[in-house]
Amino acid sequence: MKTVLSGIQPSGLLTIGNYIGAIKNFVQLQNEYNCYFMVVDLHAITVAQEPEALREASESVAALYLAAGLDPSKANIFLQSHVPQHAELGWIMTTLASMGELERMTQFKDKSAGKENVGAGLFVYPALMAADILLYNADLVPVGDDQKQHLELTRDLAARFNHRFGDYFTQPDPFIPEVGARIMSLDDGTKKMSKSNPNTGSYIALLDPPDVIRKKISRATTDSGREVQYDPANKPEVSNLMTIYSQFSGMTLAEVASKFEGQMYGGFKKELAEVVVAGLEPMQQRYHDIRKSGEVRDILRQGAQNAQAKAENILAEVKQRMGFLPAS
Ligand code: AQP
Repeated sequence: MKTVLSGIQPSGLLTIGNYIGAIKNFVQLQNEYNCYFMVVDLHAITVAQEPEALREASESVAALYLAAGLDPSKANIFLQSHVPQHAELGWIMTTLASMGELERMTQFKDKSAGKENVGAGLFVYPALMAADILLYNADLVPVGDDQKQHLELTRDLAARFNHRFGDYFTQPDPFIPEVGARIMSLDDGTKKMSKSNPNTGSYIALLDPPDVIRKKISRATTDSGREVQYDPANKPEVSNLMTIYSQFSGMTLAEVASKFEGQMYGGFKKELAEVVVAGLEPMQQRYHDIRKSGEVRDILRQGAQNAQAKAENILAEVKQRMGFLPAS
């Protein structure tokens, strides 16, 4: 059975971008593959995090995985920091990566742009991501469009290791959804929706109450036109809203276009808000029940134990091939 691995950073409130681009696909993949779904807390600290907020976000992301339909009897759900082999293989991958490769990463350029004190962790983040994937010899990595470049680097690092130390790592393939791979910001159709955007009106959080969702959608930027048409190049904002509608309603983009043909933006936005509210409501209810039950910590503990069993073997083989002297 093929292995799937992915993760989300506990760096804020998860958005519908994280849901559509990632979690929704995780839920489907767990039925067909041997899955590892992490909360990547070691990645979250590549930008400053408050300790209490990190603890809360880590548990919250894990609870949202469960609320969205991830099942611990089908998939391993765990925190990255609970499996120390991630950090160790991360260091090894850092030594295999070149400065030039890391400098080309567009996410680093975006996240560091205009900032003075950019941490070295943000720079070497893709090497840790490569380690996350290779530590389980994953075949498939479900990610949004923004992570494609990091995955290409992972493939390069796997090939480099295999060339120097003998064939060992699987070349992982990205699993990128055809629709919804890049949900855009509500205030700017050219920027992706991000949970760490300081403007909370730019995203819909999975835990936003219905009135907040309605308000955010009614204020979402559109254009000076009138037609609800799917045309990402010329009408990025409206096209993005149509993609969200399609994802929450289960309708194709063509069906969405024909449903709203001839209608004004205002009416479309009202219906969109109701579809999103109705789609998130059951997930929010399950989320609150799960948090109340206190089951998250036990699930994470078990998931980490399973993950560690696999990670230990792979790391031991990597170290042996590289020439590290065994401890015993
Ligand atoms: N806007 C998006 N559309 C589609 N997919 C998205 N993903 C993120 N934003 C969108 C996918 O969600 C997964 C988790 O991402 P992450 O938390 O590891 O980091 P990220 O890609 O940097 O996500 P954010 O929300 O933008 O986080 P911050 O603001 O902390 O950087 C990935 O599979 C990603 O592709």
